[in-house]
Amino acid sequence: MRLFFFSSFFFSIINLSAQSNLVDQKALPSVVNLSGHLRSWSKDHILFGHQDALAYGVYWKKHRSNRSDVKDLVKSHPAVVGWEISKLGQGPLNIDSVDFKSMQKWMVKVHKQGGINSISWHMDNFVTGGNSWDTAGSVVSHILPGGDKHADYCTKLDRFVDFLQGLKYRGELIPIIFRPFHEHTGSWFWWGKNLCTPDEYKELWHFTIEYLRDKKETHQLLYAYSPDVVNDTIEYLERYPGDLHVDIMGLDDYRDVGTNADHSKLGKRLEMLVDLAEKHQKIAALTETGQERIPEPEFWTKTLLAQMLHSNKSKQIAYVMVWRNARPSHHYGPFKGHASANDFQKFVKNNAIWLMKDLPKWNK
Ligand code: BMA
Repeated sequence: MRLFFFSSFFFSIINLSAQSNLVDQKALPSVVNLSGHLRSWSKDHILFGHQDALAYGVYWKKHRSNRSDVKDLVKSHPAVVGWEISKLGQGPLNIDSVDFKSMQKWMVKVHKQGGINSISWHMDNFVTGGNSWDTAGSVVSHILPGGDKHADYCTKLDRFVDFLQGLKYRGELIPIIFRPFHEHTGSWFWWGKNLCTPDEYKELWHFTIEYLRDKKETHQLLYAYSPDVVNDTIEYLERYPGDLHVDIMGLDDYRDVGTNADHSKLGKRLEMLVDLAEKHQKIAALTETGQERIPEPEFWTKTLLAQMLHSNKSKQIAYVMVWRNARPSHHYGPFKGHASANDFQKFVKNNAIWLMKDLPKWNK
């Protein structure tokens, strides 16, 4: 009894301290749990992730039978599955023709099988009605509080809250990594570097989190910040919304793994990222990467793994996620029959790499 009292007392202290480190002090226990596990697993393991994994593969579309290109090849789904909610609230389908209802089912399926879901958002341009690559119209200034499109932005967030409410397993909301306004150190999206000031970007981030967390009482999210390739920590932090508003310090890096690139730069950049995350007491992750069509047959071991395992620092990223397997001319993940398939099998045999089947049960 006494032992029970003390152990549950210490457990609550550990849980409390894990929680106090999160953006959301009212985060659901499953969110606290996920964050704690990501932290501890990252010491020795890197979770492999793939965008849209269950929704389609290079040579198949919308399957109901729990399929993914990665699973076809190595008998397990990726540990992390990314999802894209562009066009949410505008119709049944997202930008890549994935229907939101099925997406919700797949997300619950991922959770149920012990995997982790992440959401990105290529949000349309609120001023022109174009897509997120339409950089006209100083959009950020229009959607901030006081702007003429602010109400539209809030309505958009309301649709997101509705979507999240539909993500339940055994009656409980499931935890999600939310990665909004990514690659903002480049200028290809309307929230990018040349399209708003650092203060505007930070204000947008703060408003978004506070609206979801405080106004809508959404407590299901871990928040990931994911700039594109930056040269140093000053650039990384220029638009950083601050420790109170970020749980995961990410990096989107396609550049360093490009076929003509100096791959060794990835290892160094990951060292910088892990160092930074340690200082800020955050989780580090390679939130997006990949080589389009994977022309290097040994990409997985010789490029990606070699760089992630470059040093004791770089290997402490919690996960790596490659982009979607849309079609033969646009894919970043492996699949059966691809020239890099054997190498991917070697990649996942490395003890450092974890797929969904390798994750200890964390989501009970
Ligand atoms: C991009 C491309 C597009 C896609 C978008 C959102 O990187 O893959 O084809 O529409 O992401 O998923």
